[in-house]
Amino acid sequence: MLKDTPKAIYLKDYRPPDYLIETIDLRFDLGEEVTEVQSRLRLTTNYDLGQGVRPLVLDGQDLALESIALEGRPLVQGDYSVEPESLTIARPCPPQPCPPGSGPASFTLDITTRIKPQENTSLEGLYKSGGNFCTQCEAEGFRKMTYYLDRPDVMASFTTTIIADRELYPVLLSNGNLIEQGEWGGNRHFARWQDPFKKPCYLFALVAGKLVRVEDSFVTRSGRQVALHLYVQEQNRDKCGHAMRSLKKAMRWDEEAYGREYDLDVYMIVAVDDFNMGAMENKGLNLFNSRYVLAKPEIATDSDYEGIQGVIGHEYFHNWSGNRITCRDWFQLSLKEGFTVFREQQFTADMTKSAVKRIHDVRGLRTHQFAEDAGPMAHPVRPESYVEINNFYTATVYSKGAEVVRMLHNLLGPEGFRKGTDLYFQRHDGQAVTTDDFVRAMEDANGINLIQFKLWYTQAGTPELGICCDYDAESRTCTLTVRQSCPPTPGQAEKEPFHIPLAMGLVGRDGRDLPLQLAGEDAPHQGGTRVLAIREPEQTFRFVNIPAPPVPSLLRGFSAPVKLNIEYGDEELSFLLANDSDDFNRWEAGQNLAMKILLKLIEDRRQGAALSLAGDTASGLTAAFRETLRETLEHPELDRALVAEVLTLPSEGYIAEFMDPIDPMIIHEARDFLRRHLARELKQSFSAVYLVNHDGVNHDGANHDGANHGRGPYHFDAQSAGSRSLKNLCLSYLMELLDPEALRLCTEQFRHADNMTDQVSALGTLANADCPQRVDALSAFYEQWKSEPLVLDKWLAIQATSRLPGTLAEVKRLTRHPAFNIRNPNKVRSLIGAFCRSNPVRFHDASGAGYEFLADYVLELNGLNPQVAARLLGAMTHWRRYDADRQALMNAQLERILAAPGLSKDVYEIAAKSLA
Ligand code: B3K
Ligand code: ZN
Repeated sequence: MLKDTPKAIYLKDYRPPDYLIETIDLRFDLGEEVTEVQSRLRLTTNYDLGQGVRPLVLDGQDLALESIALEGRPLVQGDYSVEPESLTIARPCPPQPCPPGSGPASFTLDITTRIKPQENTSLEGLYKSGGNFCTQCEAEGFRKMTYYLDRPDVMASFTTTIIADRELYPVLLSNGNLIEQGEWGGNRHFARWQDPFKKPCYLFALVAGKLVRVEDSFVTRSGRQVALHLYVQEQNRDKCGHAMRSLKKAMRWDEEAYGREYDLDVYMIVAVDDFNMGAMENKGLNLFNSRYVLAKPEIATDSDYEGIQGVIGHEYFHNWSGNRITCRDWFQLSLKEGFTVFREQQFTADMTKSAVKRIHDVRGLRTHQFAEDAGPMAHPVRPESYVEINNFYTATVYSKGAEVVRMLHNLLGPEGFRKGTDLYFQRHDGQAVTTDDFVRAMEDANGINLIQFKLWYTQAGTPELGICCDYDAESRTCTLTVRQSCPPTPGQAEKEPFHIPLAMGLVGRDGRDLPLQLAGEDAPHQGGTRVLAIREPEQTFRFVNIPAPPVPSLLRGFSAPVKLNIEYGDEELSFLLANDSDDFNRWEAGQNLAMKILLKLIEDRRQGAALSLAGDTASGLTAAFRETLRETLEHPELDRALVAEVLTLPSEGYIAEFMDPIDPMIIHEARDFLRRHLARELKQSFSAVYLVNHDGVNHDGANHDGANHGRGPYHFDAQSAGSRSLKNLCLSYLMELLDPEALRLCTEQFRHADNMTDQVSALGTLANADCPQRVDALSAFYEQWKSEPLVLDKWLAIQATSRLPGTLAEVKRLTRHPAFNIRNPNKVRSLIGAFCRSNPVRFHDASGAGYEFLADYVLELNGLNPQVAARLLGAMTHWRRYDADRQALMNAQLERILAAPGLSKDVYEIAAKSLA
């Protein structure tokens, strides 16, 4: 906790470490009261000793130092000094002066510290969860166990001995291979693990507990036999199948897509209930939030299944993009995170063969990252400074970082990109490197210059592309004029032009892509899509041999993380929605069509008019939806997950990006109004599509068109998940009408569902409706699932995101319910996080009660778990985008937080930057 105003750390101050650590021999003696950590370090100097000995400054936090010895000789006071966050030995080596140019000196340091993991509520370092010991070291948790050079460019060989009570902690795990185990004496036993790969300490992990092991194996393409071990609590043994299958798919995929094989004899995953984020890629011993491991149809939704496959893939892919090649410093975080997110996106897309993954990712990017880029926390993909590194595990570093890697893929093509990654892995294996090194590998493998491209790593803000398309009938040419700009962000007033890959096509009258030949080219480009390289503030592209005015399809597949400004008429958008060969852009056209209507409703409302869709304001959208629904009935082979996305209106959060100042109430009213309008107009179609895709309620076996629409027992695959998602979307539209028929369908589905996707969709819809069935359903659900913590998270989140006016009071009541526990991050995210981040209309209630509620919890969590507290506070960082009254209310809460005593660095940084 803070005494003085915390200081920022700057990238420009990076210096290589003065000391390296060759080996670390750790011994954890785990106790109920106190845990003793013994560490023997073999250090070497990393500077010219001839210029004098430099002090050794080790990182450490909240540690009780028991003893310290240099070369076996105990140090006494005066030999070293201890500060709150460090331990300094002024002259660690060697005793006598060295001549200039002397080689490195080595020495051994023994340190014993004592810690109390059972009191560690920050869930960083060594802590207890569900009675078991576990660790989380990234970014800087290792220093909460022992004094060390806690920075990723210090890579050491780890040997770890764990000693613990045999009965309470039968399973003892750490990274690498088990080299010894046995009795320690008394009721204690031990295990010794050795990791053959050098690693930074943020990849260290330890687990001790009562866990069962679910086993499988994998043979790598070079024939290496790998044991796969999943550790869970006994009651979860039957929920591991999907995670295990996902792991094997990920291992195979990385071999095929990137030529990367696994490198140890065992790959272990441990599921932990109390975890600050999704999972952690510790070498050979991943720790996972149990929500990203445990699944079976009754308790997990399709989106949980997808999440598990994605996170298992992500952590597995880190073994190469993160562990074998790691970051030189934390400013390079996107080197591993951006690249690994991109790899996971490719993996998931390959598994589902659908544009839906791209749509989800872009939706997330636009709602969270674009907002971040436009707010007080805006920072480049490679930040220049931070106060608390945990605050930089952001949408920018992760999602925009992945877009930057994707743009390299778009610019270089799949083969050029693969040449680049091959070179990167080969050149830097075993090293701690920078994003510049990554780009250099791409340049060298492809013989190109990416100097302008690298601005994506250093300039914050979302670029905007303004595009005009002019057709000239006489010359049969179509000219695209592209202008780029980027708004200022904190500390960056002016921006240089970016290097942007713009994937595009021209769609002809018949709905097909036209051949794309630029003036001056001999022949048309192969294929209907080409990637234009945008590098200037303004550029024109003249396409020849265009027989009639085409409709341009721009930024296909969302080829760059930019905002596109182009004027489309409703007919053009409907045309693209019906015809574009690029699924992403078909969806995009539908979203734009809906957005035009929503923005008109919002504007009318803001002017004081009543909401109205008189005339043909919504006729184009209604017709397009009707046609889409009809097609799914006629063509069951269509990608129904994609259809569901097409029929989903832009979220309130995304709409807010287009309103200034934001009025969450008007946005909510307008969106609901349009949903009700569509439900009324398309009731028959929604109903028909619902019934044909429904399994569970209607088991009469009637199979209207002979196709399998997902009937039968639950199975997680892209087709049947798509069917469920479309069906449940239709149900939610029907429920907007709140008529007896819709209520009947919904309650029936709730009662008879044989899988969580259907049950929770029906419950969510009921919880959003002011109807008597709501309370019964919520309490029945609780009774049914009160012994499944992950299902209760859903129960909490559904209530927290209800649009009904009494929601805040409900949420407050639920904070006192036994299902809630402020020390468990999943519970905090499900109840408080969901209310503040995913329920804009209730959170931003004009009374300011939502803001006060958030601030109360930020302050309470500040003392318990600063990372979680700082994340929550993110819900208020955009306060300047709202009207004056809401601004004043949020400002008051931010001031209150900033003035509170004992603020953590985490919360301080977010509050201070928000108010700056
Ligand atoms: N690397 C971890 C995140 C660690 C967050 C520390 N505050 C999970 C991941 O991105 O794979
Ligand atoms: Zn990651």
